[in-house]
Amino acid sequence: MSADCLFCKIARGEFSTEFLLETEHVASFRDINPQAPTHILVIPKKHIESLAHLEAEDQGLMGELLLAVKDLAAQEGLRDGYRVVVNTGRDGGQSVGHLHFHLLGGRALQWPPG
Ligand code: DGP
Repeated sequence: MSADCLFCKIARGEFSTEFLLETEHVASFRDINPQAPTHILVIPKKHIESLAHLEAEDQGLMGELLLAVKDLAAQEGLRDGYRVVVNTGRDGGQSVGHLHFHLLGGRALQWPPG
């Protein structure tokens, strides 16, 4: 946990954010600025700055996160598909320095992204 990290604070429940799914290691909640009818963020409770900061010991945690994404997509009824995005670093467009998966769905998404 990092004292002044926004997503660590959310994971600790400091803002009474509604969790769509929560386990010992994972939390998920709706994005404050949705880019699709379904736009959910899935985060590790452990503070990891970005995908580029993963350690070998995080292997199991990454599996948990992706399984949570899959369960949330089913929960949201995204039967026609969805997109999972992990913006990483400045060029990747990452604005919050705590690893998070975006789950986007509910409309046909364009490719390539900008
Ligand atoms: P990224 O740009 O990939 O780092 O995505 C960060 C996302 O986090 C962005 O889509 C907006 C979202 N976000 C930022 N602050 C908050 C917040 O306080 N609550 C929620 N629910 N989402 C937030």
